[in-house]
Amino acid sequence: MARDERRRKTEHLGKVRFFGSVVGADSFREDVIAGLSLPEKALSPKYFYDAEGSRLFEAICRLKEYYPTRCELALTGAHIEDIARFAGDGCQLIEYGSGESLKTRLLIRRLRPSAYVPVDISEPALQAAAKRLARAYPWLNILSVAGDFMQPLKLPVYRARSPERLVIYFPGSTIGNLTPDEAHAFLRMSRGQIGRRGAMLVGVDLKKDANVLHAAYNDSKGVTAAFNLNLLVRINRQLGADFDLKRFAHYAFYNVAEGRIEMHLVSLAQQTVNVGLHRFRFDVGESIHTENSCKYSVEEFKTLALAGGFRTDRVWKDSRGYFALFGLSAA
Ligand code: SAH
Ligand code: AVI
Repeated sequence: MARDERRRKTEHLGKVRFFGSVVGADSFREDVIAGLSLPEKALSPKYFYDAEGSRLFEAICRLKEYYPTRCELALTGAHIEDIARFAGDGCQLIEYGSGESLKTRLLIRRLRPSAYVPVDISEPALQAAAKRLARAYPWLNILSVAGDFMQPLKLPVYRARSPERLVIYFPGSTIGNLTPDEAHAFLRMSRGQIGRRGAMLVGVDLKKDANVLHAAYNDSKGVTAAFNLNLLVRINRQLGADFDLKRFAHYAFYNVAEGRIEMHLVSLAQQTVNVGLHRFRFDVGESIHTENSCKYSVEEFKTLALAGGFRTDRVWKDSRGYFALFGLSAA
């Protein structure tokens, strides 16, 4: 972790250790003000995940329309032996954007990693997941890191007798929430972290019928809308802003040219919003762009991975070809 970041061990729980350097209130304020000052207002999706945001995301994963979680769980279960052969038993498993570490359970059971290093920006989600995992797998060394995976994090190392193979797990198509440039930088950083002998497992949502995509991000119960709007609730609470939630609406659509779902919060009125001493004007229909969720073809993702320093060794897909898990090694 960068020297100026506060590093602390927060708690011991059996074989769990917590390390923290979460994004501070100052960065959040600066990023929100910078984002709302852009000609096309935008906020980073990493700010969705406060305690309520993580809870809402977990509810999204259980919706009938949101296929990615079920597809990735199914393909991981179906191909677990082959995935394990690729990853190697007893490796050290690092997971970025681990959330509730749901799919990871399949890997933990089969690989029996020497240590599991979940990294997430949402401290509440991270702590709850680590505690559940510690109960389910008392033998597992968990080094839990609250931090931003886009920053160069110096991760804690589990001191094993011999140098171990590092495997980075990045499921859920969280890589799709990065722009292709950010994904490239992230892959380069990961390649540096795992060295020549390591490997990476990346879950990627594939291009498909736009109607299926549209339904997944416009669910009938309105959970995705609540997830999107919760960003404004968080800004009101943490930054003393006065967003009127009745005057913003969730809007998600598939941008074919860019190959991505875009989520926006659209202003339903001409209005002014205060964030501390800063005032922001909204026209009717003007939006805050809150998330991209990029969809790739297998070939597109292989090209991105190669540019990031990785060779694609394996591609596992679910039965409908909706979702893929890529097994990557140093190119
Ligand atoms: N891996 C889980 C969760 C995916 S949701 C799954 O496959 O279901 C995305 C997760 O990444 C959330 O838990 C969120 O808190 C985390 N996250 C998003 N941006 C992040 C960032 N910049 N740094 C660290 N974690 C981040
Ligand atoms: C975490 N991430 C991959 C989800 C996605 O599908 O892009 C976040 C999400 N946004 C709306 N629904 C789910």
